Amino acid sequence: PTVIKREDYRPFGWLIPEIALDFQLGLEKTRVSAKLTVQRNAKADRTDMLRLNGDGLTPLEVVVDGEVVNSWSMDGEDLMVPLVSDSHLVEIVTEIDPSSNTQLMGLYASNGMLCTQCEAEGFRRITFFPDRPDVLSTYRVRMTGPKDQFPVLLSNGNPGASGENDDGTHWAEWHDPWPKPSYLFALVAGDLVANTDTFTTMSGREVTLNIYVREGDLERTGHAMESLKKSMQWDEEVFGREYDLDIFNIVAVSDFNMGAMENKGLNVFNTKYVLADPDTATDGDFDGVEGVIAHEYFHNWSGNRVTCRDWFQLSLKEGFTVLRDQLFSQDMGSEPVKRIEDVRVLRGIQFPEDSGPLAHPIRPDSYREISNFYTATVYNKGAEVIRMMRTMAGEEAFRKGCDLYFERHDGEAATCEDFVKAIEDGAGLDLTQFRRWYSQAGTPQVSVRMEHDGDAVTLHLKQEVPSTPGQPDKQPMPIPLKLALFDKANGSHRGEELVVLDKEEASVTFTDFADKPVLSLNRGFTAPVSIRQEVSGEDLVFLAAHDDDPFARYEAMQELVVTHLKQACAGELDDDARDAGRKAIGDALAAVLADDTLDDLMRGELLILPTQTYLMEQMEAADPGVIHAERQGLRGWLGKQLEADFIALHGRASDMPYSLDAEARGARKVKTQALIYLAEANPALASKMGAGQYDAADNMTDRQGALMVLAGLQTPERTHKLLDYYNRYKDNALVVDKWFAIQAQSLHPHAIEHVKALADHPQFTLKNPNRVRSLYMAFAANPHAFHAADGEGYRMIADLILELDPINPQTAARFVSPFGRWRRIESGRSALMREQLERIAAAGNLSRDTHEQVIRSLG
Ligand code: HT7
Ligand code: ZN
Repeated sequence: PTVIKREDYRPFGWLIPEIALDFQLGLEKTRVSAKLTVQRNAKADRTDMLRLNGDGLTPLEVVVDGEVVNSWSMDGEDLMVPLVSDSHLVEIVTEIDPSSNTQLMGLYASNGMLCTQCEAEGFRRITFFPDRPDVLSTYRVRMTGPKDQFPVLLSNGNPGASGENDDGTHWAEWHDPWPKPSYLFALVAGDLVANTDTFTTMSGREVTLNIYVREGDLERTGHAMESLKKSMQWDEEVFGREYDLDIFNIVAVSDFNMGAMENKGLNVFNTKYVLADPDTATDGDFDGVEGVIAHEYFHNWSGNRVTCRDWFQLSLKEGFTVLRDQLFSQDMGSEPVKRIEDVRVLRGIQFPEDSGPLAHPIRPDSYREISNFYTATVYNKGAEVIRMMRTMAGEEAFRKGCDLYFERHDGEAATCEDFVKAIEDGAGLDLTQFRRWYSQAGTPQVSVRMEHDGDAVTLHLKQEVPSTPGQPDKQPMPIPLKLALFDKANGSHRGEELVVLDKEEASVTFTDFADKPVLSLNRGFTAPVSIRQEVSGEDLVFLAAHDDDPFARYEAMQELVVTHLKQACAGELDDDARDAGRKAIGDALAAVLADDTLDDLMRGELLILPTQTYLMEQMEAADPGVIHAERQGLRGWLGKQLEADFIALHGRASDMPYSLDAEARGARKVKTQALIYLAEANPALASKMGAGQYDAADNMTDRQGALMVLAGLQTPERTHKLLDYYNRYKDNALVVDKWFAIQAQSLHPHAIEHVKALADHPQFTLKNPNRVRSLYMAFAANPHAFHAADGEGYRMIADLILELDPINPQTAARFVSPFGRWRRIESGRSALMREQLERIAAAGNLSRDTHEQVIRSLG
C-alpha cells in the first residue's frame, strides 16, 4: 500500500464551495445524488482533471453542467472527471448498502437505524468527493425515507423544510451554513426519542439541545444533558467560544468504532458515552460521559470552525481539544485527581507507544492508513505539548494566543505550525526550539543530580531523547519543570520555581540552604518526561507525607513503590531487604490511611499501586510473570500489615449514602481499594466482604467494584455474583459489556479459559466493537493472562485479529499494538510474540489498517 507523506502536501486543484446531497434512504439500498459546484482553485497547480475519491462505489450517473457524460474514468477507487472551464456543476449518483457495512465507516445500519461515520475517510464510501479536510463546502441535505422506520431524520446545521409523501415516506431538509470538510458530514435516520432542553448563549441566542436515544434509554440521558450545558457555559467563560447554530443534536448509537464524533451540529456518540444512571454506570462512567460530551462539543471551535489542513495535522484539533476537555474536567471536579488520572493514562498507554515500534511524533511524517494514527501520542501527548506552552506562557497569555489562533484561522484548514505561531505571537513566547516537540518522537528522559556545597544547592540536569523508528538522532527540547526545594526540618519550601531545561545539560544553583533540601521535581507533571533521580527512600516517604503539591505527593508514593519493585524484580533484594522495602511502603500507606487532611478521592489515588504496564516500561527486558508475582506479593503484604485499617476504612466508607458529590464518590473509591488489598491478603474475608458489598450496593460503582474483586478469587461467591449480575442486567448491552470485561481482566488464574468460553456466549459478537473490546481489549490489557508463559494469550489475540480483520479492520488493527512490546520483554515471550506477528503478516488479504501495524511492529 502507498505511503502518504506530509512533505507531499499540495492544495487541491478545485474548490467545492457548495454541495447538495439527496438521499433516498433504505437499510439495504440507499441512493445518493450529489450536486457539486466546482471552481478552479487559483492557489493550486492548474489541472483539467477532477479527482473524486471513492471507496467501494460505482457511479450510476455522472452529469456535468446538465449533460450526462461518459468521459469519466476510474483510477483505482477514484472517479476522474475531465473539466475544462473554471467552474462547473457536477452531479453524481451512487447506490450503497448500509446493512452490509460492517466496517462502520460511511453510512451504516445499527439496530434498525441509519447513521454515518465519516472521519477520517468515510465520506468516500457514501459518494465520490475530494475527501480531504482542506476542501470546505456548505452542505444542503435532503433525505427521504419510510416514516414508520425512520421517524427522525437528522443532518448537520439547522433544520429546513420537511413533509410527507403519499407512499408512506417523509422527507426533511437540513442546511449547514458553516463551510466544513467532508469528514464532518453526518446523517441519522431512525426511530429515536429526544431529551430536549435549551441553552442561552453569551450573546443571548437560545439554542435547542437534543439528545436522541432509543426509547428505553431516555431516562439515562440526564447526566449527558447536564454535561453538555456545563461544557457550553465553560467554553464561553474560559475560552470565549460561543455556539453558532440554532440547534445542537447528539445521537447515541450502539455500534461505533470510537467514543464519539464531532460532526457539525450533529454529534454521533457511542452509547457508552451518553447513557448513565447510578444503577448501570460507575463513577468512572459518569466522568467518561462528561469528558467525552465536553470533548466533542469543544471541537465545534477546535476542529470544526478551525479544521485541519491534512491528516498529519490531526493533533492540531485532537491534542488541543483533549487539553480543553482535561481543563474542563479539572474545573468540574478535583483538579489534582484529574491530573493524576490523565498522567496515569499517558504513562500507561502513551509512554509504551513512544518507546515501541509504533512510536511517532505528535505530527507524524507519513502513514499508510490514517485510522492507525488516532493514537495516545496524537491525542494525549499532543495535549501535554500544548499544556507545556500554557505553563510557560501563563494562563492569561495562553488565552491571548488561543484567541489569536481562532481569530486568524476561523473558517480555515490550518496546520500545527499555524497554532504554534499564534501562541507565539499572542502569548509573546519564543517557541522556535519548542517546535521540536512536534517533530521528534520518544519520551525524553531527564536525569537530575543534586549537589550541596556550603549553603548552595546545585541541580545538574541532563536530558536525553531516545531513538525511535526513523529518528536515530534527536535534538534537545525545551522541558519546563516546576520544582520546589523542601526544608526537611520544617516541612515547607520557599516557593515554586519554573526551570526550562533547553539544552542537553544545564545546572541551576539556589543559595541559602544550610541543610541539604529535598527536591520535588516536575510538580503537577509540567512536562511529559521520565525523571531519573537518585533519591533516598526516606526522602520519598517525606514527600509522600508532606509535599503540598498533591500530584507530587502521589508521584513520591509511586516512586517509592516502583523503586522497590524494580529492585525486587531484578533479584537485588534478599529477604531482609525486601521486608525493609515493604515496610517503608507500608509506613507511607499507613500515613495516607490516617491523614485527616486528605479527601477520599485523593486518598484513593494514593492507594493505587503503579500498573504492571508502567512497571514493565521501567525495565529493559521485563518478565511479566515476575513483575506480577512481586506486585501481588507486595499488595498481599500490605493488605496483611494494614488489615485492620483496611477493614475500618471499608466500614467507614460503607456508611456513606449514595450521591454524586465528591465525598460520596471518594468513599466508594476507597471502599473498593480496601477490598483489593484484602483480597490478596485474606481471600476468604475479602470474598465475604465483597459479597456483602455486592448485595448491599445501590449503585453500579459498588456493585462492579465488588464483582471485580470477586472475579479474581476462587470462591463460590464469585460464581454466584457473576450469575446474579448477568441475570439482572442481561438486557442492558453496556452492562453486559462490563460483565465480559470484568472476567477478561480478572486476576483469576484461569482467565484465559474464561475468555475462551465467553467468546462462545450467545451475547458475544464480533460485529459490535464495544463487545469485542469488552472481552478482548480487557484481556489484552490483563498482563498476567495476556502474557501467559506458554503464549496462549498471544495466540488468542492473533486469532482474533485474523478473524476480525475482514469484518472491521479499524478495530482489528488496534489489537496489534500490544505485540509491539516484543523487543522489551524476556526472550521466551519475545519469541512467542514475534511468532504471532509473523503469522498475521503471512496471512493473505490483510486490510491496509492491520497490515501497516503488523509491518511497523515487526520493524
Ligand atoms: N474526531 C473523532 C475521531 C473518530 C474516528 C476516527 C476514525 C474512525 C472512527 C472515528 N470515530 C471518531 C473523535 C474525537 O476524537 O473526537
Ligand atoms: Zn477529538
